[in-house]
Amino acid sequence: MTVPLSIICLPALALAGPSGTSARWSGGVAHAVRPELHSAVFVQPTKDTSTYSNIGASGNTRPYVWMSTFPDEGRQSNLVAMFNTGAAGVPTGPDAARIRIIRMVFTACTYPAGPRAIYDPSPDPWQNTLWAGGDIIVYDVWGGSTPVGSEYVPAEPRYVSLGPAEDGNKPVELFGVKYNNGWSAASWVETGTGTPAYTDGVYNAEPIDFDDNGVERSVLFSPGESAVEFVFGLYVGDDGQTYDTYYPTGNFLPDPVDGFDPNVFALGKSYFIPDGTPGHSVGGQGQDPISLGDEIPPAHRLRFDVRVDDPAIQRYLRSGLEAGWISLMASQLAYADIGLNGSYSYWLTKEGSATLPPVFDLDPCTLEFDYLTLPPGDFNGDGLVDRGDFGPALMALTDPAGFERAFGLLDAAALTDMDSDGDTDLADVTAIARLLAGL
Ligand SMILES: [Ca+2]
Ligand SMILES: [Ca+2]
Ligand SMILES: [Ca+2]
Ligand SMILES: [Ca+2]
Repeated sequence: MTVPLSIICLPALALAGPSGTSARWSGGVAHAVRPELHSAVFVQPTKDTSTYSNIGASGNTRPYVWMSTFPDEGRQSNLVAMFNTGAAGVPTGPDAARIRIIRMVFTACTYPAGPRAIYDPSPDPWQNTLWAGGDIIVYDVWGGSTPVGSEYVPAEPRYVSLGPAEDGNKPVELFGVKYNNGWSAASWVETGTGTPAYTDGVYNAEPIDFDDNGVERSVLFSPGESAVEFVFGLYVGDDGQTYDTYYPTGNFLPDPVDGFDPNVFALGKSYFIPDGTPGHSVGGQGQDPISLGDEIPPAHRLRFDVRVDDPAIQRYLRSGLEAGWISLMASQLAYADIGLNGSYSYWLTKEGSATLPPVFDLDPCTLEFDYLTLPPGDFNGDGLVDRGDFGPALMALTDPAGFERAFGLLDAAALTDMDSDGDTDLADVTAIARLLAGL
């Protein structure tokens, strides 16, 4: 049997080094010498926006967005970052189905001014986000910002305290994005009159995770329904005047919906940044890491190491690459009341980054990732075609379900499609059989 070999040299990045060689399928078996590793680096999102429902489309062009929660509003305010990977030269369409992302880092930076949230690098159970007891400010009207009084509401019955060190601080969590009302990252109009955050009672971009079975799930209301009872009606303020507004009664609802602990893509961690790091310094200074319970300083960057070894997250990212866009949403359940009083942070957008004074050399959200493009015949996803692929190739052909369980990070349908024409037919099976015979 004659096996045409086609080995071409490509400018392989990072791991492969300048002498890296890689293989391309040309109808026969291509034995890659080194994995074909590539990197993509974004120093800003292609588009970024806020999901805060009350600001319409103006969130698209604000210099900062805020991440916050208020009883019963869920994750109503989040930072959405969209990266055009297709325009950056990362394969799209069927070529992206053969990609395995092996490392991904997202960063987000607080705005140099504004309120401050408290730092927490670890997850909190959803019950800790419920109302912990205290005064709730009542404003002149619903959505108003003039305080007219306050009502003490005790901790709601399901609230769980974690102790003084962990109460009152929340991690910054990273999620995937589901677009609604027909929008996508590609079609999103990033102008002050463009795509609004919220239309017809639905967020146009909604945070998602994947449950323990890998099924997509909205995490908008992962904190659960608040038991704190609010009503619209007449309220007598501290000044003795009556206001038609929205206020807590001091009672609790009988059967509020429980929340759940989401499977985050990553948690934001404070980290050391050396002085003089381009895009990451203020007046030439980098940053020192902060600790649990510290206020997140202005112009402070958090790093998110995305869990690319989770099969569902890998699948989400791969399908993003197929469409040419990766979208991520950062969310912090930091408390803000309806007048936006509370301890939450402003987070830098690309518009904010572009308009800061020169002393602030601050990139907005960044994204970088390394990925392998798997050559046809690579069935264990290490970027090579060698004897290690014999078992996996046999399994992909004879036991696809077993293959999916054993190699959850890989797309079995894409790998068995040896000629990349969108199907697995006799020609592909023949090619795999020939491969097996040659290994
Ligand atoms: Ca923007
Ligand atoms: Ca905490
Ligand atoms: Ca392999
Ligand atoms: Ca095929």
